Amino acid sequence: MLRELIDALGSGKVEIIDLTASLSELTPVIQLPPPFANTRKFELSEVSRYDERGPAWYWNDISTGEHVGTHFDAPVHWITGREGIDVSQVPARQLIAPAVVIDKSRECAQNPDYLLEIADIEAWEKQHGALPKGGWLFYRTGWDARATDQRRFLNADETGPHTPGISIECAKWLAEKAPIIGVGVETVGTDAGKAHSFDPPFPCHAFLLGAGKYGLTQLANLARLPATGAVVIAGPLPIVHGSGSPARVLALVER
Ligand code: 23J
Ligand code: MN
Repeated sequence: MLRELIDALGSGKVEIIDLTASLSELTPVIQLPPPFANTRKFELSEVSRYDERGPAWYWNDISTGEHVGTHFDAPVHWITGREGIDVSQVPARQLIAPAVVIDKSRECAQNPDYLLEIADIEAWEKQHGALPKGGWLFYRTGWDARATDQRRFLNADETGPHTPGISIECAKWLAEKAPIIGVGVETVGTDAGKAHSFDPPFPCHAFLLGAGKYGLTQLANLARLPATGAVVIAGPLPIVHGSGSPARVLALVER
């Protein structure tokens, strides 16, 4: 079995697609409105660089929010999942899983507040089959094209941020009815920019994390994945008591 995977990797017939955004001080960070506290951006602080502080070595300290860049949301991130697991407790078995992609980039180009509905998923299932048991639903919105520019990525005006997301009913359905382990998105959070005003607020976080499921945020290169058939490795750091973590996310695709 694994022999076949080793052969396939060696044959060039398995493409490895990096779904991770680069991590720097320019990586966009979610901005919550007052009175809420905000998380910090990713930053490097130099310890030494082949100098008197360390003549033969270069290294940095890092400072970052858990929820910066391409990152993993653990159940305990949300109050509905407060009795759930932290990011260090996610079973390794779940860090390698199948993923499917639903593409709503055309709809989102027309309407930045587009919300994925149950009917969209039912239509997708008619064409591609059932959602994967123990796998990810990745939601393509085209938002990764904006990820190099925090202003365009957050897309806020005087009424708040306008980024695509998932409807309340659909989030509840994905949490309670779908066989998936979680949802992955290209935007700064799994919820829509407007989701602070939904009931419940941030329904994707509330329902999915409350159901012990996971989130993956700010994915890149979803356009390069097939609708079905990819295997995804999502590697958050095992931060003890962590609510989430920046993650390297890689997809294996047969060519
Ligand atoms: C805290 C509050 C609201 C949101 C978020 C975090 C995230 O999107 C996140 O990264 O989990 S919407
Ligand atoms: Mn998060």
